[in-house]
Amino acid sequence: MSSESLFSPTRLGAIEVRNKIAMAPLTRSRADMSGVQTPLAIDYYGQRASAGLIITEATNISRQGRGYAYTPGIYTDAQVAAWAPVTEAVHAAGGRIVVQLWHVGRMSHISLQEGGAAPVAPSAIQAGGNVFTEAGYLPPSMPRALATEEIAGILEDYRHAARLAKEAGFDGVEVHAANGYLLEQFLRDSTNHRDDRYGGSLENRARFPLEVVEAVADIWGADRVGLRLSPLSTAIGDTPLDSAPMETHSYLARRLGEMGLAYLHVVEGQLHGGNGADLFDVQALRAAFGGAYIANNGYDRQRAIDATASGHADMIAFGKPFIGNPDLVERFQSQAPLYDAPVETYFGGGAEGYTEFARV
Ligand code: 8OZ
Repeated sequence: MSSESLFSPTRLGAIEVRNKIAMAPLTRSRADMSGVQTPLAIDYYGQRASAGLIITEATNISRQGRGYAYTPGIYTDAQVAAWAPVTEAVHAAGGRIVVQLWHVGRMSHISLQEGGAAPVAPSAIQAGGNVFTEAGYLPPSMPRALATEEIAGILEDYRHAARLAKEAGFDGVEVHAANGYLLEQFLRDSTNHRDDRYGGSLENRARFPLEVVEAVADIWGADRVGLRLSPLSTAIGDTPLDSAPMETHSYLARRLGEMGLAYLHVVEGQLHGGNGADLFDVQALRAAFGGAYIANNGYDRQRAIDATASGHADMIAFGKPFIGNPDLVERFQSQAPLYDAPVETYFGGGAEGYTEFARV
């Protein structure tokens, strides 16, 4: 199929993008412990501005929402001041950038919380896996179930973060509702055992994610808000699947479509490139949504060309390939080989493997 589809412009709601290659959100853990990016982030994102759309690394909406050391936030003035030159650098290079709004819910550790508090979740069910703390990788702490009355406060934190994202000059926001974090914890019946209006029925389990989207769409307009889902992923926190992934996620997608969201971004299959697409009909999910669809998970140049040319997706998000190849779009255009950055440089550290590469 012709490669032209991948390199031509499209539109996600009100966001116009110059090609169909998105940079997927990538946690790089180089901010300080106040969630403030260092100036290295200006170069890092600026170098990757030829992507049609950059989705930032997951960014904490509040101190309570943090589950990993050295991840950035968007809830203090100092954090906004550090993000502003990042969005300027991307815009100066003709790119577009949205910030991914993140609350980890139960995927946190008491050492990362204010006053050593327990992380919060829909239900007091401990996650598996590990989170990254100042003392290294540790199992997530036992969470505390949120009281119904506390939920309005978290919605206010999302609203506040969305406002600050505007101040920082982003083109929009992506709501992180994937990978085992707070919104997905509400959505899946495996992690939500509540009996109030935020638990039980499908409508109730989707209520909190939908209220979050409403809150940020109030600030931005729905046509500058996207949302990321990973219906089949159990990778983070050993989060069990929902008992009816297709029905649950299609309901959410339909409601998001009715709200006029800019895009739906889907991790297809199991996280980190696994498959599972046979368990799930992504095209039916996309049809339920009805708007722009960004596909992600282990695509390469040819599969991206095929997927955009055939109409499988409106845009393809690439994660790992953007780590070692800031000029991924140009490399795809010229069919140049890709560089695999060393895995040890993915999380934490400085310029090496981030903005500078010891290519051999
Ligand atoms: C890798 C390491 C830490 C966090 C996600 C935000 O998977 C993450 C994440 C990925 O969405």
